[in-house]
Amino acid sequence: MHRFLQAINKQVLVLDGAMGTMLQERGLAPGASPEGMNLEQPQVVEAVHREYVAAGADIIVTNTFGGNRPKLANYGLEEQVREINIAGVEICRRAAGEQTFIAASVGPTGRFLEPVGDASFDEMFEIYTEQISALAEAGSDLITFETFLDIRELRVAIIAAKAVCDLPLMALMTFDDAGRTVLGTPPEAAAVTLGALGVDVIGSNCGLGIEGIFEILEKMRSVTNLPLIAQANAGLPELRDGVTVFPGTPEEMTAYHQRLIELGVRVIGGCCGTTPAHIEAMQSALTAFDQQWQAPTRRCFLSSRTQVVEVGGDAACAVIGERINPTGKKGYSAELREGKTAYIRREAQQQVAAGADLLDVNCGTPGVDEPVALEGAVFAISGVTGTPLVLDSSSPEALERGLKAADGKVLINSVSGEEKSLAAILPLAKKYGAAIIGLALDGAGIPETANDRLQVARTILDRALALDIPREDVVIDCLTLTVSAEQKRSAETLQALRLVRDELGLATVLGVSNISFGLPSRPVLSAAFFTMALEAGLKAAIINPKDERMMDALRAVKVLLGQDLRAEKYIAHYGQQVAAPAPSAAADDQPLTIRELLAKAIIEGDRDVVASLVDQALNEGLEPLQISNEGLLPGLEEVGRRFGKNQIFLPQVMMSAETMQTGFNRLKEEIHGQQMESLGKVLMATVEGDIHDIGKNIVCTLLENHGFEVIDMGKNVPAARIIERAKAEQVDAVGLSALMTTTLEQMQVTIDALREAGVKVFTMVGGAVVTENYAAEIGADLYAADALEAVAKIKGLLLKDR
Ligand code: THG
Repeated sequence: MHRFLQAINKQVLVLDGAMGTMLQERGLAPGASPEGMNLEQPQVVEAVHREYVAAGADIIVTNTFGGNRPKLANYGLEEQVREINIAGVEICRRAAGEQTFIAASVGPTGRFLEPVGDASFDEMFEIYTEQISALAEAGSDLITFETFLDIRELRVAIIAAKAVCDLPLMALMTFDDAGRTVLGTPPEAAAVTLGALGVDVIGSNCGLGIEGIFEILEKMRSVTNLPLIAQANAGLPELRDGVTVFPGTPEEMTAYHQRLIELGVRVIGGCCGTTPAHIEAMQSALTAFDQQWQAPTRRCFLSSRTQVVEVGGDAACAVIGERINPTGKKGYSAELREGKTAYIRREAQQQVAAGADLLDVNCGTPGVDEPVALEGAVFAISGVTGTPLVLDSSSPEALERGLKAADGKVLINSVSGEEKSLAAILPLAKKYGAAIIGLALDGAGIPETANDRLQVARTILDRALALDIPREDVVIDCLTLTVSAEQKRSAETLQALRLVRDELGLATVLGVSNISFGLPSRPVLSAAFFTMALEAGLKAAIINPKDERMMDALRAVKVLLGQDLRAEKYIAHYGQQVAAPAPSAAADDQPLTIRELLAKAIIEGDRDVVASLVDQALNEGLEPLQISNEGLLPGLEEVGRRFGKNQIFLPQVMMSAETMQTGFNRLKEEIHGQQMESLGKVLMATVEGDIHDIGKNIVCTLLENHGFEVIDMGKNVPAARIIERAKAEQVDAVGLSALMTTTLEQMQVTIDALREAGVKVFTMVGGAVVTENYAAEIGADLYAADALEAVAKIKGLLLKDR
């Protein structure tokens, strides 16, 4: 075992504190790259590391957080990725003591992955392999991924790290006080996805004080058995006499030590506002505690960007919706051939509404490029539901494409006991952090007896274990055979369920409805078999959740097996059913009007159909203004409402905004000559001293998609340059962002300077540490709590002004 992993088994290690703010105090020039200092002023960086080593840090973190190609390109340093990262590790090594671990810092790129942004999985993978291979070659002891907001970007970064080195990995995300990342991921989903990828330590940094970080880690602990890391800011920043301070004293940073250790936190460090004094206090307080820790038992969860679902263990049987499958479905097959996703979107939403916990996705039908179709299906489903996925294909190419598109831990359906399948599919599950369905059949076909199926299951399990795929992540399909063909074999299937559970301790799955092929009243037979299978311990069922008879059986069995405490769910479902009109199939099939279709395309972020819908609307005689005001805009307003209610998150908002843009562009072509004028010109910048730009970039994207002209000046921008540009471009508004409390004052400086220079513009401020009160205090015209609010408020102000 790696020396670092041995060390955290024995004791809690202390990791160092803030780097960026320390460098600024020591002369990092405004507008300069912090990582560039590794080449320009290595002695300054080394001095900071030395202070942390002297303060007792067991782990010091390299100055390479923004050392990836897109970030360095902002400073014209993109050709020095290797040098900068290698220097970062070497500087650390010079400052390190003999026992000090060097953790190489890796941060976000500032780009978004498809379909929300334009970076492909493979491009992002290249970006991270470039940086991480340099960090590993230079001799770092471990890699630490910090301050990630997008679980998909972090997922690619980790897959890249695993491809180029076998160093221990720590992965940390940043959550806001509502308990999600800016892109909508809660700690539980983060923990499941990261755990599946083989990360060694997971946790959270920045954003919150130690109490907030503790609450985040408690949520992670509910779904993971991994060691945790806490890297809090020094308290929640406050404004005192116009100066921002981190109020957390070194002593306060240690107040949660006991609870953190009991939770299984094995690395404690600091983020914004922490200094060597904090690190020293945190280290010396540790000696007072018993640092023994026993990892809890592992359980299997699947995840999406926003949700987790447990499979196996004590959890009740999970419903896997079967309807996204072209078998016997002419309409869906035709859509697959045409590259359309309407059926997929509709069935995803309807099956989830009917009670599906997971969605099976199958795109395999003749005449279809399956890898492309599966990628499209994963994107489409992720856009309309947060339900974790089951990728149903026997093609390794299609599975890999689907796994790249996924944003969480999926279930692969499936691998068989055949050598060819084992060799191709299991490594995919390992690489992309997926659980796997193992079919209890091999080259000789479906074994006759339960015992023979158990043997195949054992082979699959052994092969998975050999690749370090945990046994909890292997789910065995005991194979439902059509009862009309051979009646005795349904008993063998039920017996196999018991054997796999009792002999191997594995969870089981069945495609239940296969049982009734070829017989009349299929639901009668299927529901009866389902009930029997549940009694035999079935943990996941591929069924049609819109089939009431199947769901009736499941809800009843949950009561009978004691999985529905006090029959609460049963009562909630059947208790007041008298008044509720049965949802009629007719209502579902009612065709939507063109206005509704336009709105729906915006809500679902369906870029592929919006242009042709606009054409259709024009053909039906709608005026461009009607199309915009009665179709597209109501859709966008609904997006805003759902975002406000936490029903959807930023990735969907961004996709909707882009769909809006696509629709608008089509309208623009229509009214040639008649220029669709820009709603206004907005200059955006992160203020001097601040190098965070993710929030600002999101606001830029949304403003552009809503029809504004945006001038993005980047980050760490001095007030003088903002004024110069605002004058030259005659902008209508200036939006300023600050993420660090140390840079809050710079907003005031910039706004004052704009006023003194006589530049008449609206000012808007935002960023994690900015409050409505602070905005008012410094005389900003607008405050926005999130990107969507920024767009709405700026729109209100500029349009009113006209
Ligand atoms: N095990 C595993 N995966 C599976 C299966 C399994 N995946 C595919 C299948 N079996 C489970 N999924 C379905 C999907 C659809 C139907 C049955 C099982 C089905 N289709 C109707 C038909 O073909 O007649 C069409 C119904 C309709 O048009 O709505 O019944 O066993 N691991």
